[in-house]
Amino acid sequence: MTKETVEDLRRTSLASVEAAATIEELDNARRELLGKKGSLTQILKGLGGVDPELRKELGSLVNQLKGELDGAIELRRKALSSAKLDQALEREWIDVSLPVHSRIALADNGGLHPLTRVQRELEHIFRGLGFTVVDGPEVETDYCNFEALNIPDTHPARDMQDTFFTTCGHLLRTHTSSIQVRSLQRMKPPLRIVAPGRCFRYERLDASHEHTFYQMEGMMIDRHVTVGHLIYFMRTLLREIFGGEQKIRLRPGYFPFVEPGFELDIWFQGRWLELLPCGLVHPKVLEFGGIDSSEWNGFAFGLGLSRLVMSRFQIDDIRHLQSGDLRFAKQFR
Ligand code: FA5
Repeated sequence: MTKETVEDLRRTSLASVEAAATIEELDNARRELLGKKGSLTQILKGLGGVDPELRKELGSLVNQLKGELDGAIELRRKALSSAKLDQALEREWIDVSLPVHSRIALADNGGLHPLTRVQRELEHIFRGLGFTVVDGPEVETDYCNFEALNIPDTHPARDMQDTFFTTCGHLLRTHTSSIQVRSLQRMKPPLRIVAPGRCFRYERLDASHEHTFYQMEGMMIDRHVTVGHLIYFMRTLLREIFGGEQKIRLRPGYFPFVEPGFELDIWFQGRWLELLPCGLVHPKVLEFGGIDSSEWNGFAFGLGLSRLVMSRFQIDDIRHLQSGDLRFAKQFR
C-alpha cells in the first residue's frame, strides 16, 4: 500500500459522492466507501501489515480522507434533500388565489352563517323602508360609546355595560349605539340608518349571553316622529323576519339616550326574550350630534341580532353561534 493508493481512493471516492443523483445513490456510495466492506475500511484494515514508519504517515492520510468524505457526504445529502423538497414543491404547487370551480364549490356546499343570512335579510328589509346601511368601528372612543349618548363618566348605566379597554384609553364598543353618534355627526337630517355589527361586553356567559355578540342599530330622524312610527317599524321588521305576527310585549325601559324608552320582548321557547330595546332619541344626543332638537326628533332601536337569529332558527344556546363548529354551521346551509 502506498500514498498513491490513498490518493487514488480520494479522487474516485469524492467523485462518486459528487455523482450521486439521489439520496439512495448517496447511501450506496457511502456504504461502498465506509461500510464494513467499503474501500476505505479495507485500507484501514490493511494498515496493520504496513511498515510502521509508513503506517503512521498513511494512517494520518486515511483519517484525513475519512474526515473529508464525511463532510462531502453530508454536504451532498443537504443539497439532494433541498432539491427533493424543491421538486415536491414544484410538483404539488397550487394557486390558492384561483377562483374555486363552481362545480367544486357546489359539491362542498359552503354556505352563509345564520348570522350573516339574517343580517342581510334585515338590511334588505330596511333598504326597502328607505334606510341606509352604515358601519362603525369596533374599537371605539369613550365619547362615541358613552359620553355623546348621554352617559357621562359617573353615570351608573356604565356599570351595566362593562367592556374591554385598550391601553390607549379606547374600548371595544358595548353596543352599536355608538354608530348613532357617528351618523349624527356625519349626516344631515332627515335620515334613516341601520348599522349591524359586533359588540363586546365583559359578561357572565350563559345560553343567552356572549362576550361577543351582534346587534343592529336603527335610527330615524325627521320632523314629528312619534312612538307610533317606532312601533310600526318594529312590527314590520319582526313580521318580515318571522314571516308572520309574533307574540311580543312592550314595556318601559331605561336608556339614557332615549326618552321615553322601551323594551320589546319576544316570546321564545316558553319565555320572554329581551330582544329589541328602543325609544325616542333623547334631545341631548341630537345636540351632541349638532342637530337642533327643537326642529328634529326621531326614534332609535338596538336589535339583539344574535338573539334574533336564535329565535328565528330555534337555537337553544347563543354560544353555538361563534363556536366555529362546522356540525352546527352546516345545519343552516
Ligand atoms: C343596548 O345595547 C342599547 N344600546 C339598545 C338601544 C338602542 C336602546 C337604541 C335604545 C335605543 P341592551 O344592553 O339591552 O341595550 O342590549 C340590546 C340587546 O342586545 C339586548 O336586548 C339583547 O338582545 C342583546 N344583548 C345584550 N347583551 C348581550 C349579550 N351579552 N349577549 C347576547 N346578546 C346581548
